[in-house]
Amino acid sequence: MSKRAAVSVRKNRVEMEALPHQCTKEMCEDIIKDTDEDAEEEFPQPIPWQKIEAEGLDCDYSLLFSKVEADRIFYQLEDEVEYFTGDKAKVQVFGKLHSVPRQQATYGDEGLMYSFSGVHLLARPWTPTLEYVRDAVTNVTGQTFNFVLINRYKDGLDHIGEHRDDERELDTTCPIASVSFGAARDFIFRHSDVRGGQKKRKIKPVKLELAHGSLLLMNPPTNTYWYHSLPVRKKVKIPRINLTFRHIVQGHKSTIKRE
Ligand SMILES: O=C(O)CCC(=O)C(=O)O
Repeated sequence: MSKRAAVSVRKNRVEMEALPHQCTKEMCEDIIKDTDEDAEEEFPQPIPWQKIEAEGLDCDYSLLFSKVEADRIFYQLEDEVEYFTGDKAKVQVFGKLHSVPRQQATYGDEGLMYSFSGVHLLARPWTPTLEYVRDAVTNVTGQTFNFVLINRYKDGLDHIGEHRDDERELDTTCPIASVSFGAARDFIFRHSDVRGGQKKRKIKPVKLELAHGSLLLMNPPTNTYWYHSLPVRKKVKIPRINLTFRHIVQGHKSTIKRE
């Protein structure tokens, strides 16, 4: 993987200031003004990656955006992203529709469809901010992406249950690039062999905290062996937006646009 970097990152882990649930441009500009005194530091190229490895798990983690830039992207996403409503905001479990405990949206190249848990989500056209983040990820990884799934968590009660990103339309040779903005949240990997009644082996979970402006690359074969989740964290009172950039295989039958 080529790790060319064209972006600046701050040296220390960045924490987001308290943002209200809906951060308008003006509110976020005020927050940004307050943080202007924090001089941005440039890392020597390439950006520093942290390798996270376990049996069958291969991830790279880095701070991709400075706090100032991550704040700006956060409020632009708040302005631009349209989340699904109605049945598109639900998943099917044992044939019944359930609301998801977060908001979701999908963007990408024309006609791409992503299907999971009984829902079929058609990609909306890329917005300027999503293209900007996608290109920043491509710049530091050398990987190209044609689709992004967006999850918005209004606070620590919103969450995502344990799952693998193993849908058939995903290109399994391409890493999934997860970029986070807003509240820092715990992210937990669990090996498939320790799940369920059988608990075949003892393998420790891998726990990370995904910071504001961070990039987590989940490289193959991570998604074959490890499930991941973003658990409830009641103390978290501010929102978070997560973008998972993916590569969908064009022409796969589930990517065909359906009415
Ligand atoms: O919000 C996150 O960090 C996790 C999102 C996720 O698990 C997914 O998009 O599959």
